[in-house]
Amino acid sequence: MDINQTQHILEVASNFCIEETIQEVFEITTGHINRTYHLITGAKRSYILQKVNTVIFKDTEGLMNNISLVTEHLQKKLVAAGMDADREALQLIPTKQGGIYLSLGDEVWRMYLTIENARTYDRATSNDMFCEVGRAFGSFQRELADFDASQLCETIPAFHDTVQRYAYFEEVVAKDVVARRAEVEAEIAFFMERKKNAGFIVGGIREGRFPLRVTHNDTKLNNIMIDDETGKGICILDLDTVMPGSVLADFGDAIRFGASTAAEDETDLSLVYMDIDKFSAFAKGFIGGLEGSLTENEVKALPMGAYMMTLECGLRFLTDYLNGDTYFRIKHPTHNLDRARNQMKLVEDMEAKMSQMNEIIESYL
Ligand code: GN1
Ligand code: MG
Repeated sequence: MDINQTQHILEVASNFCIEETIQEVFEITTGHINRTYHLITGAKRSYILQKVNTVIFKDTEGLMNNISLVTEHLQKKLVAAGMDADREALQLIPTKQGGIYLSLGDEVWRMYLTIENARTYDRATSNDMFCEVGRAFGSFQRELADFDASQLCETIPAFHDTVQRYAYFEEVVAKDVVARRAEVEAEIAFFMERKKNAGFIVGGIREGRFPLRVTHNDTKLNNIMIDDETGKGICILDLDTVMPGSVLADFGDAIRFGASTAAEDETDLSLVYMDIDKFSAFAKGFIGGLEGSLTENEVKALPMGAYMMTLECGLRFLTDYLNGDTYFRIKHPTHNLDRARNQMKLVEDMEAKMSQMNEIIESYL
């Protein structure tokens, strides 16, 4: 980070209610959407400052209101259970004006207390760790079961509506605004061959097969803090997409990312497949964390949830490539195409392992 950037961050931070002096600023570059900075102070507490991507999150007031309501709900429950509410739920730091976020020109910023002695991982280092992550995402979902969903705004409309994602993809292919279509005809064909599955989750919700719940919708492994000492998944991060949705999306997105044997942008596709033991470990933790609150239809559909979320994410990466990379942050020109191909490889591997996944889930029923 250059000096001007650091100075801007310090200026922004000075608008929030913190007493400590900031000594160092680091950018955390794992997310694809917002900009995140770690503010180190000389004291015990440190802070996370985030610049919200307002192109993607258009209703920032609604977004921040969701986060404030959800974190308060979780904190109340933790306090009632005698747990450490500072470490086990995100805590927004108010601005000096008493707001839950800061508007500065066209920029929107928010601040959280850092959870100390815990970290995020891009890869699960063991099946036990991934089982624990499953338990934490499952119990997050359970904690929100009594949250009044009508209070939440839809921060990104139709976020996991794969049917609408396909409709948009086809529009983008037809427009071909940056003339990349000819280069990716094979990839386009791959997704079009699988379009018949698009309604699996949304259609299931509409027809009453799957209940609508308050879900996280972005359950990447690196969206959970793991305690350094106990190895427990203690706090769920990135609450931007907490909205009414299906549990299949939460299960599925976690498998898509965390059960893959390679990073999401690995280009050596011979390294990319779905680790069935990781799948099994996560499913065990997740179902356990939900303590019997899933319906039989939902449990049986978990493998398809993993498949659908991988297909959808690959489709989104390819859409963005065809659109000239306006959504996901990229680090090089073919980054989104690399990500799309990587997800395609995972989709194929899940197709090959569908009956194995189903057998595992049957054994947990
Ligand atoms: C984005 O912000 P991040 O990196 O946690 C995206 C997810 C995708 C993910 C793919 C709001 O998540 O939906 O699955 O990238 N978030 C949004 O890595 O679109
Ligand atoms: Mg996110």
